Amino acid sequence: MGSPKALYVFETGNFLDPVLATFTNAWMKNIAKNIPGIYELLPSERYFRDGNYYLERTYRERILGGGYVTRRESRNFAQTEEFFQTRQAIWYNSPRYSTAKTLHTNLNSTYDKIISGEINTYVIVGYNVKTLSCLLHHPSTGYVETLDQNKLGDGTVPLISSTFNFADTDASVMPRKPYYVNGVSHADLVKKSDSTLQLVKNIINGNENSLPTGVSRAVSIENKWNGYKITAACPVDLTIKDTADRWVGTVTSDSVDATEGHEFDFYICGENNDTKIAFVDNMSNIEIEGFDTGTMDFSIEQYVNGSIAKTIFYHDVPITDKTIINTTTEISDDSSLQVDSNGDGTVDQVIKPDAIIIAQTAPTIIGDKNISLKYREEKQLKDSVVGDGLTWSSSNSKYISVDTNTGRITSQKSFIKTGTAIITAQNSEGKVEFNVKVKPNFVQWLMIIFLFGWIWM
Ligand SMILES: [Ca+2]
Repeated sequence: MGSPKALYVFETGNFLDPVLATFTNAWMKNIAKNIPGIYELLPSERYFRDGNYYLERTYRERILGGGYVTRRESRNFAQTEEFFQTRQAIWYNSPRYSTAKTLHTNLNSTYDKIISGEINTYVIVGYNVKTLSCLLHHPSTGYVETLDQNKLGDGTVPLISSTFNFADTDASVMPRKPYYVNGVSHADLVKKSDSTLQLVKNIINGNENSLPTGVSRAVSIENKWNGYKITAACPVDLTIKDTADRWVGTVTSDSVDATEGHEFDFYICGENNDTKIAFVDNMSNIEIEGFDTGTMDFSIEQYVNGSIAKTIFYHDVPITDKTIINTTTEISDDSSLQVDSNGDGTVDQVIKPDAIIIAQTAPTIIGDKNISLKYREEKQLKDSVVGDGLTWSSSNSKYISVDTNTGRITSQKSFIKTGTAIITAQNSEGKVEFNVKVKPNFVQWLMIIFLFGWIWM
């Protein structure tokens, strides 16, 4: 159903590796727009089924207290096609694209036959190799950057594409037979993988259930990227060090340099190559070095399971050609930029972030949402909810009060009748509600009768 990398190739001219793009992109881009095969690899309409997409539009939103946050919005098939047309001057070749689209349409009936079991199919796919699954389009500057190097594919084709988007279906009942080869890239799957060759022999010999090492019949599709995306906009160069302060890579305006053996990805993009982006998998130290006078926007986004959990943002940091700034990827209230303005080795200024944004997900209840309390009983509801930044409230605090921050509820009133209240836990993304009932227990009933019995006598 296609590979987002095809779009990346058109945009950057880079077939191989992001690090090499800078050396080859200009001439490769010119050739790529005339190669039919790349248009055929663009994700087809079918790729967009079940909420998949491969292009997100970004826009900046000013936030309270200064600074901006970059928001993202996924593009559907029609919007993605519209985007292609805006690339007319760069690569989009409409006759080539229509031919590819016709091919995609004709393949649909084949896909249907495969999925329905009409064609007996063995699907052998590589997985657990960093695979580009999404690109970000910044309409304000026009550039497109890569994102979401999750490990769901073979380095070229994401799992949802190579498995006809049925990766999460129970393998044992599927008409087609998927085989997942661990850690093998797109080209190596056929060329170099002993596991693949052995598997093919097994299938041919009728031993399709005999799985060579590294091959499985099902994989989790939940393996999303965890790490940090570091973005620095001019006029600075960016050097990433590991936590032991060892150099692992540098991105400058015109080159990308990285040591071997590190999985970190570096990119340059934007007008005049003025934005540097680095993806790192674990905690790292960052050195930022000025090469001109101006200001820098700097951000670190922490990804957890493929989504942005925290963003830290420094806006308009003054830079000279002597400025050296150190920071870490860690995002907390204590985070800062250590600025040595004149490069003499002594820190002159400590800059606090303009904004730290913690993403919130809608709260969910674990366990029972219906709760019974006795008179004057307390209960902690915090542990019954998953979610950050919760505020608690009670619909009837006369009967059941709640601590707005901790979620501890207490039944308040002596009463004979049963009392109820709805306790709500809320954050910016949503809310959950508990139905709480207060009922005196038997002993408490006796006490009520004993103490207040005279009323009825
Ligand atoms: Ca200094």
